Amino acid sequence: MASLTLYPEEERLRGGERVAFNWYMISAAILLVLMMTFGVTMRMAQARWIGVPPDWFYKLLSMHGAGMVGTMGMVTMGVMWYFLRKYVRLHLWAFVANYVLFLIGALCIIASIFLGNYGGLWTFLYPLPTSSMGLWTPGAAALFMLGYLFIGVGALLFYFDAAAAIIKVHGNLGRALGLQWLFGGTIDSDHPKTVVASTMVIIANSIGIIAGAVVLVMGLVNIYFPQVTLDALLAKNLIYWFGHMYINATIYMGVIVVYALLPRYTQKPYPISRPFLWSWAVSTVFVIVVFPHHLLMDFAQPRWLSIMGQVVSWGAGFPVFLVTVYGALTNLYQSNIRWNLPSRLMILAMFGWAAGIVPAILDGTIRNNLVMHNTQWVPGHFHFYLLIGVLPMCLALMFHVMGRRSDEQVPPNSTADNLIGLAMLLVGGLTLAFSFLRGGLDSVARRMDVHLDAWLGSDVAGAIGGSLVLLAMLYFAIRITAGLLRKPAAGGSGAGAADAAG
Ligand code: HEM
Ligand SMILES: [Cu+2]
Repeated sequence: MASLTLYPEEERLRGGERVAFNWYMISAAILLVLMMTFGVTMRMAQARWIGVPPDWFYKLLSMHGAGMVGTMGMVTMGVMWYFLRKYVRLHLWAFVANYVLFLIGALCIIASIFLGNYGGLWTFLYPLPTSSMGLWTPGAAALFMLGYLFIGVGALLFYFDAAAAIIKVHGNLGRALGLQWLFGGTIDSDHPKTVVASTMVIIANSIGIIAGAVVLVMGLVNIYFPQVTLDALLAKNLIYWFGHMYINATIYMGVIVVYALLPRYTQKPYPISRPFLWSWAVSTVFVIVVFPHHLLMDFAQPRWLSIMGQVVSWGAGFPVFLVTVYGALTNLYQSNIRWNLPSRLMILAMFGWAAGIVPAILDGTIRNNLVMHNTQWVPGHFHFYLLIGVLPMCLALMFHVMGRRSDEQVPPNSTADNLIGLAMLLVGGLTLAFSFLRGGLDSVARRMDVHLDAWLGSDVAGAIGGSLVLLAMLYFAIRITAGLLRKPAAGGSGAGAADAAG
């Protein structure tokens, strides 16, 4: 069946497309190694293996948080672009502009932290950026926020271009989501799952980014005109609306890899279904209104918002997650799966996402949040599904494309790939995630540079797990950089090879 060949012709990257894709993926791999180095440094500091001065700890924590969230956003947009461009006409300039604005934003953030000493964390909670107790200047805080604005504008450009292209083909976003088939009718079996997922992300993340832009501008105004004070609770709501959306969008963009590639590796069709459309439609709404679960302990918050946050938390992640894991398992069942690095990474991602959701939902429940709030339980749940869920989704695409560039046009699958890369990511990732969750059980406060003696056990485990992950990622980054920079294999690449610039 044509659609199940590993490397269909219409997916080939041509000229500028290949260069842009390479920049996205290789930058992401390098940034991940860097940000993980900061992560390991912090975990080692908590374990007292090394000494890190407190101001440096919070600078590293700010860089790690902002850098990881930004990098995951950037790379998963690359994933969405890679598959969506087959179905609708995306403009390469929008994809490139997003990258350039991301880089400018990243440079602002790096400068504000390492030159300006900003240490107010990636959530820039009001009034923290302006209340630095002399550690950084208002200018440094402003530069940090300006960096976010650049990144947000880039993402909006990319999403609006994608929205226009989708509307051109499907008429409107509702039809692209497949709403017309929710209550009956024959679903067009050619309707791409990629379009459904992309549309959901465009709607939800655009709203989130605009909420973020509003509070960033409010924050900037406050920095330069301190007489204009903000409502702290409103600012916090807007920030978490943005923050929750942005990081969750990375899962919903990343999972496109599974929809698009898994059936090619299992060599079994993965049809679109009504439950699939229902789950994406429901999640489109839920993911937008679920963010109050970050404010469950803010007693000034209207009660109904907290209740909504809790109830929707139970439902928000579930539909897409259930339908995807069920779909993936059905697709795997009695299939002739080709076992190699990309397919293993996809299975790992399904596991990481599935398992990581459990501690997330536990924490989104008010009764539990009373004791888990701001403990290491929180980094426990999100490192779980980001590190063992979203990251492997992205790596699967990188290694898949790398395979296309190899002489034999087969996906990578060396012993080193599986042992140094995959196995170490799994073992290290689980150790790190459980070290944080265990910390949560012991009520270890999150975001603390100095830990009590009684907490050191989980810190040491975390330092070991984090180091393994870092080594695995270093190995992956070298493989990816070398593999993607290769000219496409001579066989069958035709014109594509002639204009290869990347
Ligand atoms: C080698 C891998 C990693 C290590 C060792 C690591 C380590 C850490 C540590 C020690 C913290 C602070 C925990 C605390 O509050 O006590 C942290 C926070 C965080 N990490 Fe990681 N991390 C790693 C990978 C990642 C990845 C892959 C992502 C995202 C894709 C990520 C995103 C974050 C975020 C968003 C925070 C929260 C920052 C904040 O509280 O302001 N980390 N990480
Ligand atoms: Cu959230």
